[in-house]
Amino acid sequence: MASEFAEIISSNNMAPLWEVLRGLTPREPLQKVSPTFWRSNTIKENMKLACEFISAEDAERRVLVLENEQLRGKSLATNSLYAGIQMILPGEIAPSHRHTASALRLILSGEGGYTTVDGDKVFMSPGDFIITPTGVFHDHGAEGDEPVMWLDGLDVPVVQMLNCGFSADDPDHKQEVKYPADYSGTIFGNGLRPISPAPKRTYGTGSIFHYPYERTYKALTTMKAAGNFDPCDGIKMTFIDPTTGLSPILTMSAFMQLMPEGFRGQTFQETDGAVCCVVEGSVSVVINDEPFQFEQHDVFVLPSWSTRSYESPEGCILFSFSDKCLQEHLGFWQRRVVSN
Ligand code: 1HN
Repeated sequence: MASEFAEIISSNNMAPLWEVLRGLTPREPLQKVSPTFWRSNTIKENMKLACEFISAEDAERRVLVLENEQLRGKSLATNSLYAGIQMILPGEIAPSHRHTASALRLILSGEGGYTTVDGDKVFMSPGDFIITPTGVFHDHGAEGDEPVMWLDGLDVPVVQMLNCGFSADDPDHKQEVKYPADYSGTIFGNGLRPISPAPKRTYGTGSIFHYPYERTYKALTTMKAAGNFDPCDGIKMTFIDPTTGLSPILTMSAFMQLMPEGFRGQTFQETDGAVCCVVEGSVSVVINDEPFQFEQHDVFVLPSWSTRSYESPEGCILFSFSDKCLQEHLGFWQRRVVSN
């Protein structure tokens, strides 16, 4: 009888909710991804192979996708975040294109790299945070004599879930630069906002898209000098669009965090999973009771709602990105301190 019932409803494209209800609404977030990590040396060695294998132009983007062990073959670092490592060799160009997914970047190494976003060109240095908002043309290149490598984060999984994505190649392989040097940073990054004439920019939330490390570092170390630390995070700052106070990409938040020498943080949980990268120093992280040690330019995943605690004898600057702002906007985000 029961199987007859199951077959009948199944043949009509229906299913009994009571068999899947708890799976649809778990008591708390499930540990669906693992704290997968990629060592800096492994990244560099594999990127060297990729550089021998393909040019940036042939690849369109020479990127090694960082796949979570639990989500292989899906181009996913977590359920909601794409992550990858990109490299451009001197003289190469990653041709101009646009897509619905937004991108953020943390520059890891190399001087002379540039990105042009909607006709606005900026040069990138290690530690810089850069964004490409939704739907605007962007191309990259390396005009110095060093390879340039960075960490990419995209909201591809969100765009895929909503199935709302478009993409196009730019007939101009390399965009013409339409603005004076550091246009957006100067217009929007100095506590001012143009009124008349209204800025022509139409993209994303639309103001600055380059956050030089020098300034981020100074903000963190100035807070450190004031001597106030969060018991879990040390000092953690988030990148904002100064015209809105919100994350410059509304699907992804990005953070730069400083742990002072000798920091021992409390154990806590947050509902946003994150991709983290050590910018300077080193950090020990206990994730779901498992200890890890990370050095400069190691990349690791912090699964959503995993218990985590940081310890840093020598001090650390840690970059991370997550879907926190999206969760906050939807009223979902939660944090819980587990222990002292
Ligand atoms: C992309 O356009 C870039 O522009 C990097 O540098 C990574 C991953 C998936 C889809 C598009 C880039 C990307 C990407």
